[in-house]
Amino acid sequence: MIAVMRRPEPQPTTSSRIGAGRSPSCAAVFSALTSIAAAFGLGFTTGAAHCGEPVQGTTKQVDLGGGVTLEVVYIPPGDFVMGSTAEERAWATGIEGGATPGTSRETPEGDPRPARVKHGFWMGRTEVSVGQFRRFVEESGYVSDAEKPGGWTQCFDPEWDGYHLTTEVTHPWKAMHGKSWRDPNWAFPNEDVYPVVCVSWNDDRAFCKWLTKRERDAGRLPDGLEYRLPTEAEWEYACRGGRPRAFFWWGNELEEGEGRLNISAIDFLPGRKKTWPLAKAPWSDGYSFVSPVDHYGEKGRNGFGVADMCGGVWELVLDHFDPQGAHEEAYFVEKDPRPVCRGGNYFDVPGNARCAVRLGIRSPDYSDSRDGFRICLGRPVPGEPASEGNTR
Ligand SMILES: [Ca+2]
Repeated sequence: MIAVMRRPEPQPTTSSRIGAGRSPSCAAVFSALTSIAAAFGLGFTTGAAHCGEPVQGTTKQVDLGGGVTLEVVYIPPGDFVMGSTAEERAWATGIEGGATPGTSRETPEGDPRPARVKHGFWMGRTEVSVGQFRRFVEESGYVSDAEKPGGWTQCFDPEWDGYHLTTEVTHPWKAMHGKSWRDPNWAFPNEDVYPVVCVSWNDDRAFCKWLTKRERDAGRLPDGLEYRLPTEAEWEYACRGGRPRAFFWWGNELEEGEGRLNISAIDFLPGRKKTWPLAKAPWSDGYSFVSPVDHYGEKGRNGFGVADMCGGVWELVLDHFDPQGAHEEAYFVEKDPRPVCRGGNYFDVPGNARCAVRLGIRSPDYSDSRDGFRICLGRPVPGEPASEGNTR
């Protein structure tokens, strides 16, 4: 962890220190909790400084069975600043940011405003991987939206020969039948270490529901918590990593992103001598498509210790898209819901890999080889729509 310079804060009075968690009795309670956690195989790797609450950065290995695990990291409640400044949006739509001037993509970010995540939660260290999703499917028999009769997913077209901006803009992604999370139409094997893609919002939530039931049945689910998608506010708070508001979690400088994230950089497409035409990151990140989750190690993890929040694959969150901006509390609509995705992807220009970027996807059953997800372990979210077979 990088030490952060703070302004001196007023010393609290003795009474306000009650519950601050340094008394012997609290330590004894924590010691007992740690023993209980160890007995249940929860695998805490650091201690807790506050009674009843893990310290920031505490990790837990969730056993998915079959030798597959999923790591979550504790993020305490806190305040942050949501949104982006006009200056930031101007950069994102400029040459360096790589967006097309005049587009409305940045409008839904909204101006900076204070927001609060009221309850701590455990965030997936990484995007859910192919291996983790495969484990879910093997145990549950789940059929993803793209694999259902008539289903399709959006994948890269290997015949694509570039944008022809003066005649016709032909997009490299096309709707395809017969493709899915098992085969996203890469020109290379879909390894277990890659983030899973071509999964819909429905599929992502089914994974969470399976994991919640699995952990509850095993007696390992902490009281009052469930596995689910993070809310949009939880995602942005987690993405910013406890730092002051900036373009990226490390600051405002794109150049400091080298070695930290996978975006559209100068990497050759598989089997071809060309790079993405919008390769605005002036370095090679090693991959023209997906990279293994947490590929960049410590340098790719933010102040909360979570990896690939910017870049990698877009991450679908729990909220439905509100074109007016993200909400502090989860936001849902009944008519034509469009789940929100955050964080940009391996194909995206730098302007799209900022902490504040948000898009609404087409529908809850839509999937794409640029979109994946990350889970969290947190309190149930009021108003969350029931999913198919969801008895909650
Ligand atoms: Ca990501």
